[in-house]
This record gives sequence, structure tokens and C-alpha cells, in this order.
Amino acid sequence: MNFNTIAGLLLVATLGTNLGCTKKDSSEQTTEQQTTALVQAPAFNADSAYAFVEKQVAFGPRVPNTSAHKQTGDYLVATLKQYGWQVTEQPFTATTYDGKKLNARNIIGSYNPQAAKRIMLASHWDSRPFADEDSTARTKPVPAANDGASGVGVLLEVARVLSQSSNKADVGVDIVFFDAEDWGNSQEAKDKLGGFCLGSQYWAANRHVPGYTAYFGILLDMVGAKGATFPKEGFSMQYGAEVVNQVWNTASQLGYNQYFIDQRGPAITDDHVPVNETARFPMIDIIHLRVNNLSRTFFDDWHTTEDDMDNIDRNTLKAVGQTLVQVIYQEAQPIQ
Ligand code: AHN
Ligand code: ZN
Repeated sequence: MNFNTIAGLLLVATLGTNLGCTKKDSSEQTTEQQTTALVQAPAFNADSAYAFVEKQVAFGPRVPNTSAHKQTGDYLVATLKQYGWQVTEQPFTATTYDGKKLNARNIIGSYNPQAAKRIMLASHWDSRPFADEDSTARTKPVPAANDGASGVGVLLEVARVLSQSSNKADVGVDIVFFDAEDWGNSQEAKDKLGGFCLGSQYWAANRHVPGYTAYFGILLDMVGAKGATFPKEGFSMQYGAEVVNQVWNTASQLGYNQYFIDQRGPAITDDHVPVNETARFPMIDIIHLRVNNLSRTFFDDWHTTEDDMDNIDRNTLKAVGQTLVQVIYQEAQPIQ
């Protein structure tokens, strides 16, 4: 269903609730499910997002301390700059649970850097160094098409759309690509986050702009698989239930409620946890979790060598990306 169809249906629904009411003025709220009128927002191009995912995967696994990792980081910086975003690179040394030192880098792109009202979007860009869920290749790295590249691909396309659309969003947006998310081991690591989320922990304690805060944040994790389901993740509901409901309602209005499931999911240790707990502004996680067959939490090929381009479906990228673009434009102040 396209935007005009939805806007038309909403208008009809709104008028419908007011027919036969003698004293109601049209701006009065009803007790029915609240739907905010959708503002005009540009189209998110799923083919372009797919190409951004493909490009990252073609570099090889983006494991810290490898040349594929370095080359991909440089590509992300160059692509954000190409679209006119202000880029800050945040290099740091991460120490893994097993004592390795990683040359890591968070990459931050800013749109409308002077705007006071800001929305932060994030995804991790590193690949897991070991496919430990793979019965036959437990020490090989993960191609990380879905678990890594999908979220980054969606955000690069958001960056392109915001800069190239003639309809400008008057709001600040920061895209943060966190490094060193996926070197964890929940069994062996002793720390609270199981050795995961090293880049987001570093960023939350050392923000790229001192005292940086956002109106809210949205993290993407595993947002590219066919038939993905995004229930309302536990920490997102704990710290940002209003943001979750706003995003899920927007997705539903756009016709994406097979993806954005109106159901609570488990709490997942992910990059939004340090943001909520250390940087202390609400950040939610759009993450593919199973809603039936709960013997496994994540998608079939999670942390295996099969997490490759065969997993990536343009329709899922579109549902997530178009929802983000709409949420951003809903927050923008109209330009006179
Ligand atoms: C845990 O498995 C505890 N968290 C998963 C975080 C993650 C790994 N996201 C992507 N890869
Ligand atoms: Zn992972």
C-alpha cells in the first residue's frame, strides 16, 4: 500500500469517527487507537540498500585487525562523506574477553549537525570472528550479511535519501556505526555484557561530542532476512516503551505489521544497553527474534558461515528503512 492510499484511508477513518457527533471538533482525540497523520516522506530504495549490504559482504568478513575490516571502515567513512554527512571517526583499542587487543573504530555521520533536536540511528559494522553456532566451521569467521551488514546497509540508504531528497527533514540525525560488537562469548566472558558491545561501551563512555544526547535512538540488528519478525524487545520496552510504540505504530500505518509484531520479545544484550545505561537516553532495538519455536532466539543462520547474501531479502530492508525514514520525517519541524 502506498503513502497516498494510507493517508486517504486515515482521512476517511478520522472523518468517520466524527460523523454523527454533534459537538466534536475535528481535532478532538477519540479513545480509539491513536494514529498520527503521516507526513510526506521520501521513498527508501530497497535495491540501493541491498547493494550497500552486498558491497560490505564483498570485502570479506569485517573482523577487527584484518584488512577487510580496515577497507570496509574506510568505505563507510567515504560513503557518508559522499552524501554530505559530517563524519567523526573514533578509533580505540578494545580488549576482548580472551585478552586480545583490537584496533577498533566507531564511525559517526551527522546530518544537520547544528540542530538541537537529534535522532540517533545505529548498527554494528564488525563481523563475528568465529562461527561458533556452525557445527562444521566453528573457528571460521562469519560473512555477517544479516548480522552486521544489513543494518549498516539500511542506514547508508537512509543517509542517501536524506541528503538527496528535495524534501528536507529539519531535524538532526546521527548515524553511529559501532565496532567490535560481536566478539562476545556469553559462557566464557566474565563481564555483564558477555564480552559483546565493546564499541558501544566505548562510545557511551566517550561520546563523539561531549555531553551528546539524542531525543531517542534506534538500533538495528539483523534486519535483512526474509520473513523477519521484530517483536518488542525487552530492554527497549524497559527504557523506551513510548519510542517502541511510536515506531511500531508507524510501521503498521505503512503496512509493515507482519514484520513489526505487536508482541513482547525477550531482552537481548545489544548495543542499546550501554546507550541506555551509560549515555542515559532512550534507545530501542529493532532486532529479528523468533516469535514461535523458542528453542532458538535468532534467525536460522545466526553465527554460522551461512549468514551470507542468500539470507538478504529486499522486502525486509524496505520495511525497516521506510519505517525509519517516516519516523525521522514525523519528528522534523516543517520548513516554512
Ligand atoms: C547475545 O547473544 C547475548 N546477544 C547477541 C548480541 C548480538 C550478537 N547481536 C548480534 N550478534
Ligand atoms: Zn552476532
